[in-house]
Amino acid sequence: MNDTMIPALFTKRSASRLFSGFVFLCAFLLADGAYAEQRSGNIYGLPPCVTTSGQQIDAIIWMIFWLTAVVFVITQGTYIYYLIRYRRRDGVPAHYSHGNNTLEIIWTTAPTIVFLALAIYSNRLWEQIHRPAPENALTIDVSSYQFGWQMRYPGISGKLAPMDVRKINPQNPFGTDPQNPATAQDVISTDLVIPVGRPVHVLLHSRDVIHSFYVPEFRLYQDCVPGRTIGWVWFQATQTGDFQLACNQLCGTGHYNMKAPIHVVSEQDFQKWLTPRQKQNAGSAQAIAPATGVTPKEASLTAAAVKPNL
Ligand SMILES: [Cu+2]
Repeated sequence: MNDTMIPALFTKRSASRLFSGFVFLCAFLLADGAYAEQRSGNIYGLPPCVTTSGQQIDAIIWMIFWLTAVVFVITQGTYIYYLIRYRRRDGVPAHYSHGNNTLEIIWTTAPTIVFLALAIYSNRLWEQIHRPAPENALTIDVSSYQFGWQMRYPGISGKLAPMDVRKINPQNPFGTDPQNPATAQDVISTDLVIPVGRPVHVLLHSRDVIHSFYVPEFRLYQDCVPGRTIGWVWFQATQTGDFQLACNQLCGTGHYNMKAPIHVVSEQDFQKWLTPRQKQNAGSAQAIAPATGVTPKEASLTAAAVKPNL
């Protein structure tokens, strides 16, 4: 290989790298359109955050982002400066450096300290977010299946009918005891309706394979595992609005369509939604005027009556 060949080879390699980079960028931009739901506003930033714990998650995301950004600018800036300042030039002999132990120690120790600090800080934050749900939390049983979601709310008694994951089967999707009167009182919904400003404790279940409870605006992402009750997830919404619960674990052919609407409403609207359904399931259907807006189909969606879409 002589001197005249080197620039030619370099150009060819650069061109091929540039081309693969371009192909990758195109693929990324195309894939970008494949979100479960069209996002509005700035699609490159974080979606709005509407939970109290989400704000803590955002704080650590931004801290890591800016830390990384500063390190990126410093290292790449130094790299580019050295590339230009010490480029090959006629008459300037190459200098051989064997390294610098002091520098090696500094740039190994500094990131180690930063990473350890981040690990300790994020672990403490995780502990804080996953502490037991407050006493006044509303408990909702969230049941996932191929390919949908069903929510079970406490009936008129204010308590969910007890369930056992070992009893979950196509005839008994929630694993409740059909003999227990509380079972028929449970309110079943295909939408996740929650009151704003009140802690919500979700008990995550799966009837078949691993699914995932994913709500970007809540900064929540937790797997639902068959045969287990995942009981450490709770959150408190800070504003009302409509969101989407999407499965974030590739769970089969219908995975792309496994979603459920989330409505964060005022406490008053929440009671207006839940109470008539509780009354209806409690067997006092005559006490409910047609004005409550409960359709017979919704009212019949009790735990015992639900036919799973398996
Ligand atoms: Cu799924």
